[in-house]
Amino acid sequence: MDDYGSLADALAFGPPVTVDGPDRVAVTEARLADFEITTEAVEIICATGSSYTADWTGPTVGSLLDAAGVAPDTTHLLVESADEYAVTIPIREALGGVLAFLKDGVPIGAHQEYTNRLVTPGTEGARDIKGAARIEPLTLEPGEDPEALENLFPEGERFTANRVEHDADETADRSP
Ligand SMILES: Nc1nc2c(c(=O)[nH]1)N[C@H]1C(S)=C(S)[C@@H](COP(=O)(O)O)O[C@H]1N2
Ligand SMILES: [Mo]
Repeated sequence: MDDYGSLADALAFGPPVTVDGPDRVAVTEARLADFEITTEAVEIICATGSSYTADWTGPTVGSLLDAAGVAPDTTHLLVESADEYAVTIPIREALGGVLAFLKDGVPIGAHQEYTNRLVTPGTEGARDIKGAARIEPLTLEPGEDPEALENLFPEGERFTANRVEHDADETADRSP
């Protein structure tokens, strides 16, 4: 991106996302230049069958992990949200992802109570987590189940669907 204007605003507005690692990173406006900023078209596909594609802009997951000095034997990322939703994403998939602060060029926080979204091409919508607060690299053994670390059904208010036609499904069955 040539113009970091609205991305810088969005970063400044949101609570920082922390990326754990030897050089723990807090994603803030001041650190914007340390990351590779990109825009990816990613489709959000819900288990209920509805889907849509948007352009998502923010630091690449790869540049965040590099800045945090994350170990090369990392197998998954555990990503936790402010609504206590939590997902694990295999590292190979996650590396194609973006910690987006803009959706179709507009700060996500302008229309939602959260300001970012970690979107990954090829991942089911349930793992395109809204309002990421912490990203923790994991090195799991072959027998360990990454899904056992997830929380797709937190108690209380969730950051559920943005779209009207989606909302009824999500509220009815709380489908991940
Ligand atoms: N933090 C958080 N992220 C979340 C959810 C949630 O409840 N909390 N729901 C997930 C599910 S099941 C889907 S299908 C998508 C819906 O995204 P949309 O509202 O953009 O359609 O967000 C995902 N990300
Ligand atoms: Mo979903």
